[in-house]
Amino acid sequence: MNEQITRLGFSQWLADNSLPAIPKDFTIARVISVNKNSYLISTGTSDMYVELSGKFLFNSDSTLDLPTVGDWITAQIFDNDTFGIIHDILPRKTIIRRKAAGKKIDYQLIAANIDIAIIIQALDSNYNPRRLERYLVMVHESHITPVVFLSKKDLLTPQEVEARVHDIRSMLPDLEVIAFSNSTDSDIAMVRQYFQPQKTYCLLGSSGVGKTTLLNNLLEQESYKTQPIREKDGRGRHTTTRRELTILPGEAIIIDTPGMREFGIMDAEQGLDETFSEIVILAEECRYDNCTHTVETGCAVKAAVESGKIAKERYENYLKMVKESAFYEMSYHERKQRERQFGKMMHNYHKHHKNGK
Ligand SMILES: Nc1nc2c(ncn2[C@@H]2O[C@H](COP(=O)(O)OP(=O)(O)OP(=O)(O)O)[C@@H](O)[C@H]2O)c(=O)[nH]1
Ligand SMILES: [Mg+2]
Ligand SMILES: [Zn+2]
Repeated sequence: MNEQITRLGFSQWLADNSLPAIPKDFTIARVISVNKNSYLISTGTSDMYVELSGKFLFNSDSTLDLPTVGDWITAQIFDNDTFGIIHDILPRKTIIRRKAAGKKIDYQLIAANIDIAIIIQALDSNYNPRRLERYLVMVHESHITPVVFLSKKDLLTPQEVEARVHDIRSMLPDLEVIAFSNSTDSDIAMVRQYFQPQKTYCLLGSSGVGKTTLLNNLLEQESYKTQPIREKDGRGRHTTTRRELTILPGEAIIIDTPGMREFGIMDAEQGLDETFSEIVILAEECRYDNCTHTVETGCAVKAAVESGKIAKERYENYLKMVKESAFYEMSYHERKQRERQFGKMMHNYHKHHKNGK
């Protein structure tokens, strides 16, 4: 394992899981950003644009098979590091993906090999615990440690800030929550402490919350474009248009992403359990094992909502996401069932024809 790729975050886990299988003349590199027809990769000593090999393209049949920012790949590099071909993606330790908004089942990869996901929410009108829960489900589902950064602290009184931080902490006691302002140097110094060398962080959150401003602050220079949010509706303009990996002065690796609008979750059972753990624990006390916590008598979850132990909005958000996730699982099973039926049909078809009927 060479020093250059270690600096980019190449870990012992990756070495153990990939190195023996890599041909000698292949170079290991990390995907910095994804363009329409090419990938910007870094070997730790140089960056270059490369393309997928024909075989790679031929063998990939979903977006999940294609490289995304943060991926480790093997490539053949030619012409003094000016051109190369990607041959393979190394095993992903983690992958953040989401379901694109809308009914269609469509994955979008956000980033690969992330150690810690930083969910940024602004303390102004952007603040929304329900949206936070949605991000948490997505991150937990990926087995990535989430942390919450609450930005724009300067726009509220200290009491207001404290109240919102307290709200989140009482709802999600195991979650690390940091309130900060991008315009306060001491806050940036505090936030900087949080980043560890060679670990990979991903910035997630709505447009306009200050992800790129934070990144620029951490880089100690204006490397990336930021923009004020629209006055009228307070929503961002999507200033960042692509995901990109950067190394901080302290050698932490960070991926900035464009703000997400609405997004869905899928197969989110584990992510739901971890985000709503107090509900899952309570559910064991429900009278029926298959309680849906909606209409059943003897439901411990509903009782907790009625007594105010669980906030009504949190409970409702939980049910909403369970329903969403169950919907996709159901349609998956339905798909499988249809495939089986089709298989049976073909089987019968061949049988009939063999018998000359
Ligand atoms: N008052 C205040 N303004 C901030 C803070 N952080 C960022 N801003 C402002 O918010 C606006 C949006 O910041 P960006 O960093 O571009 O937001 P972003 O999250 O990267 O947005 P997208 O790239 O669209 O996803 C800019 O005008 C920033 O100056 C903060 O802590 N306090
Ligand atoms: Mg941005
Ligand atoms: Zn119940």
